[in-house]
Amino acid sequence: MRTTVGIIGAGPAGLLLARLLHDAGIDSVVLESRDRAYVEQRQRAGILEQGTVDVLRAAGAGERMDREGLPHDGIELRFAGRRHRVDFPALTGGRSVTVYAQTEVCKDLIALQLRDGGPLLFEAEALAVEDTDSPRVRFRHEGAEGVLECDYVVGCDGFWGVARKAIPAELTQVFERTYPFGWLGILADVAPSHDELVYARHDRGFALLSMRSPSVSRLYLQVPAGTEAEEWGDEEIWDELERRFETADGWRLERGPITQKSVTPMRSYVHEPMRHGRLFLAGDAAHIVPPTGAKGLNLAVGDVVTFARALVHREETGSAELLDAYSATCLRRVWQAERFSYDMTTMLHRVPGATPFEDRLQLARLERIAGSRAAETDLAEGYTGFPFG
Ligand code: FAS
Ligand code: PHB
Repeated sequence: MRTTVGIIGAGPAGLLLARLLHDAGIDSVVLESRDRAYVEQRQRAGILEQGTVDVLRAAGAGERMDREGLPHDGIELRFAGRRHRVDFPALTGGRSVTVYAQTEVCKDLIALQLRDGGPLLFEAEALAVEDTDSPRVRFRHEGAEGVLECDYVVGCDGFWGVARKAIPAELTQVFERTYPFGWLGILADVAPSHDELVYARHDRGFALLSMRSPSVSRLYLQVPAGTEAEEWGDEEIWDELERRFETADGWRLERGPITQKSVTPMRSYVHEPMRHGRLFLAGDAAHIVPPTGAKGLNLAVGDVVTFARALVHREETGSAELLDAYSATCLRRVWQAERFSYDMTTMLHRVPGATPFEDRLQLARLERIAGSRAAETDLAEGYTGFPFG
């Protein structure tokens, strides 16, 4: 096969990129190793920054998001029995976020792509990217091997993908931090017990109350790294969530049937550079943030917006300046998101064996945010998102 842009991976990065290129009249082919059902049910992110919402709308993928998404103007921080609300629009000149699950974003983009986009091949596993100067992607589909020749290849194949491996190790720098804890996440058929997200710092560990709809809650518990979801019984999970969200004003956590349980490991990871010849990396293929800052999906969107703009600029002006600046442009935003996500994670999670001094420092950081408009604004700007490009 031959195309202009070969895209490996049909997660939010790959699917949105195919859409942006389609709207710019640029051909692309998407290779996805899993089947459609798997991609559409894989529970991941739930928070869209305003920038992401605007890009999805402009790409014609906003109709259901606008109908079913939940705009949120703030979050609540909970610590030492205290509750503090962070008012995003008041602190950021009007910015907010939208609760709309990654599964739904992928469903909307897949439907659009299959309706009028370029080829989107499911169960087509990319085996390797060969020759990053005139890219060839070797892949396996329906039991046969094939080759996709393209002018550019964009690796949107996530943390475990193959694209990144095509960049010679001697030209690569990897920055990584792993955490001694993970998140036990549940989906539950019960109305959310609060109308905004609640981030709780507790001596027993972190907890997050999020949602998927007015009748489906999404909640997370900090658990030791390596924990298996089966180790936790349903009632045990609700008991522990109740302890960690406890307040002095009698707030109650509503319980309901748990329909899904999984554990997400915690990692901060950046691969530099994000471009080698005509191979470009986007999203989790190049960087991972712990989900405490709700940045993962939004960073992936920022990368593909930057690539699409750069390629359109190349096509229209003949100048490769924006393509040449792709890695540096993305990494500026990536490192801000890494910093924000690291700060949120270290402020809200209790490290096993933490000293009373460290506990006090965490509480002091939270007190500072609750007591200082400057500190609160920094959090609100970070949470609502760093500008694209
Ligand atoms: P993705 O990983 O979403 O997509 C990559 C795609 O490439 C996949 O469909 C994969 O099947 C495909 N692929 C891989 N190798 C391939 C190959 N060789 N050939 C063809 N296709 C291949 N973020 C939050 O903000 N909140 C959360 O709660 C949250 N939870 C998360 C939970 C988990 C378990 C993970 C891993 C991430 C979570 N994230 C969360 C971050 C998440 O949202 C990611 O940032 C987002 O999925 C990144 O999107 P992509 O870069 O498109 O990568
Ligand atoms: C989610 O709804 O899945 C979610 C929300 C906020 C986060 C992480 C996950 O920080």
